[in-house]
Amino acid sequence: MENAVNEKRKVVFSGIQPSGNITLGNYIGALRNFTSFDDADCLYCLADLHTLTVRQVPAELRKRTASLAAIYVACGLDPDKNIIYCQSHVPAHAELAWILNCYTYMGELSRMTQFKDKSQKHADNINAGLFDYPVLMASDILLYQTDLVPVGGDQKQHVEICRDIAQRFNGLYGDVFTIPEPYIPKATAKIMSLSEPTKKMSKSDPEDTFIAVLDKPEDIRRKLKRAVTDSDGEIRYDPENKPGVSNLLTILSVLKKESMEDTVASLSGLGYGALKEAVAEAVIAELSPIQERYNAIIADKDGLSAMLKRNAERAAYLAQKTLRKVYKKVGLYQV
Ligand code: AQP
Repeated sequence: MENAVNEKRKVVFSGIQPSGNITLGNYIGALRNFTSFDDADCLYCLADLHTLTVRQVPAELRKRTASLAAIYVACGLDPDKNIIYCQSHVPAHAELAWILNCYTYMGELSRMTQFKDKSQKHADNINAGLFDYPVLMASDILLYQTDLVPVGGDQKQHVEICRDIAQRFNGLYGDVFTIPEPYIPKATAKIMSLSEPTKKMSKSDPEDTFIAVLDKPEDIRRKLKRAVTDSDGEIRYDPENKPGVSNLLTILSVLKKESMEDTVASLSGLGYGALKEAVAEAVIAELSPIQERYNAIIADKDGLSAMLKRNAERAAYLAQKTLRKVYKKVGLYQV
């Protein structure tokens, strides 16, 4: 890995918060794309520090962090080829965040839509960490001289502010950071809630609004049967006027690796019941092998911890190189 970085292979970085049950939206929008970068050096963190921006039950957070690590591996990320680690195990993330805070403006942070949305959702706990979330995310990305950041559409604005911060910093001190690009395939950018299809599917929303990667087949069928559609009865892709049906069609076409036209054509003359059944079959077929691998991985707690420890050391080595450079550039006294 270290040599590979010197040879300027592309670096890919992303992360997911262990803030709830990982959803089909997280899978389709992000996780599934994590395995698309054979020729790059990839780092995927469990963004546990970000998760603290919303109040958590500590024991559950610990459990969900291990579970998310097992999901990463079960989804096909080889932990010897990809660096899979916990954000909190690499102190450089928090250290760089402090420095970058001093190069980020209150005005630009207040424009972040996630901050506005989450402030509404958690009106009793609008903490400084929630406001500062994008700076920690910028640090995650910039520490590794990242070229590409595979995320869902909701995170685009955060990658953009990361680029702004990096450009500002480079403008002052020279080429310290690589300027990252977001990697957001259009078709999968935003999977919608099953109960309110004009809203994004989110893992911290109530259970019945999303399908979880670890849901049992009967739960997947039940949730999809209850998914909100519309009353005109026509299967047509039209996100503006038919958000529920269009969301189901998106899930189906992505999982079946078909074009939208072919997916719609395959359902011609059928009703919403058949559409929901087809989506359920496709989701179950996609998730069953992942769940099988997951069960084996999560059963080996010691193996999982050893993998996270080993990979945190690999990440820390790389992160430290950037952090040392940053400290020197900004004038912190080195011994
Ligand atoms: N509905 C979605 N469609 C497509 N992509 C999505 N992502 C999340 N929801 C969808 C992508 O999944 C990754 C997970 O990011 P995160 O855990 O850091 O937080 P998030 O974006 O805030 O995701 P959630 O599920 O909505 O979590 P909570 O409820 O905790 O806020 C990102 O790449 C995201 O774009």
